[in-house]
Amino acid sequence: ESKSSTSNNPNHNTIEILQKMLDYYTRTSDHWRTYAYRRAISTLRQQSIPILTSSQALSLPNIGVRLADKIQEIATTSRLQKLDYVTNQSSTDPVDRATQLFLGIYGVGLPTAQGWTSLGFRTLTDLLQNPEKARLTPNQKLGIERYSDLNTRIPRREVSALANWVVGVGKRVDPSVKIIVGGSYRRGAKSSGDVDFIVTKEGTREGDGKLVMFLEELLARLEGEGGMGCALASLRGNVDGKRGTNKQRWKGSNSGTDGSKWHGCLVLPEHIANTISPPPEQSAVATPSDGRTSRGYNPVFRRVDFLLVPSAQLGAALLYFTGNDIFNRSMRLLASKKGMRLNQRGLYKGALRGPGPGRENIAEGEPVEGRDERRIFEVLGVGWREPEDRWC
Ligand code: DCP
Ligand code: MG
Ligand code: MN
Repeated sequence: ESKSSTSNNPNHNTIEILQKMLDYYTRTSDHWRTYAYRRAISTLRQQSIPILTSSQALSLPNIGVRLADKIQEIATTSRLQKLDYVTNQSSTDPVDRATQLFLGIYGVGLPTAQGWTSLGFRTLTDLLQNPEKARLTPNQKLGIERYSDLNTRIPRREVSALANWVVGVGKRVDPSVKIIVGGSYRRGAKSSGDVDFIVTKEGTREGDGKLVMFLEELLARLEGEGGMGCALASLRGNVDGKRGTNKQRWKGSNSGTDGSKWHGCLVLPEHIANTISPPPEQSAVATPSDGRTSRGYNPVFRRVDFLLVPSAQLGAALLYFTGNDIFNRSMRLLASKKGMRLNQRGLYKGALRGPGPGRENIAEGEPVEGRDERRIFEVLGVGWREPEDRWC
């Protein structure tokens, strides 16, 4: 049983508020604070008693003075003033506020956001009305039009429904293909930022194109089944702000295995969406202006990733794609301490590293294990960690 993801965690409220601060620092690319918050949250998740005072917090690993004070503030007031300050549009500087707004657009980083504010744009409408001047990419346009969808975390039961749908359609395309949900869902999260699908099939090899063909067919069918004929508005492998065409859709932002990763959006078909929960607004009078159907179905765009994995690499891919990223970093560090190298394709030994600043690998080394996730832990000499216990 994991303490990490349940709502009856004694520090649930504190974690939730710190998580919002973390989201803010992630959006503003404040790497140092992002790291500090992640470590503190991870520590809190492992506590079995409520942490109420700053001295109590300070005695725990990876929590410094300032974070300890914040924990006490949350425990005593159920709020964090700093969070109110940064999120409730409390900045009175319109440029600051616009920058924050633009950073919330999916795939937009600080340079782009600042570029727009320096051109005088302040609202999402400003951008949509000046697509040329703002040099909006198709993905940015989608990110603006679906701003709130793509900034809303997906409840676990909806991830399950989405996964069942995708797995079911996948079975009809090719029953021998396996689709596994990784990411935060596999770690047991109550909500996820996106849905991470790992797609594999026995006997597939890197670059043989079989899984690419499968995914093309799968996406076409999902698109056909989805709500309102706009089921799939894909970001076409294009999360880094590069201009994209359909031709580029297989070039994932992750270099290495070309064409192994696909980023996109999916919309649940109406009849499945209706089974998840009684949608609150739908009984109300629907406004057909914003793309709802006459019956009031309001399609929600959800982020999904597909990772195509040759069968010999499944274990390493599961490990990588389950995360979280801090846990991955510690596993890679462990591998390198043992003279090995771990990446999403496998565990290697005897890897040769170049002398340059990035110390890129000259040779990948000899593969030790890739297929079996448990074996990778074994070879690294560490005990197996259930996905639910990989929050750091
Ligand atoms: N990953 C990583 N390093 C990165 C990005 C991702 O190691 N820079 C790995 C670990 C993540 C996994 O890929 O757990 C999936 O990436 P996501 O961004 O989808 O993150 P999660 O699924 O963990 O969280 P979320 O609920 O926000 O999607
Ligand atoms: Mg994810
Ligand atoms: Mn993802």
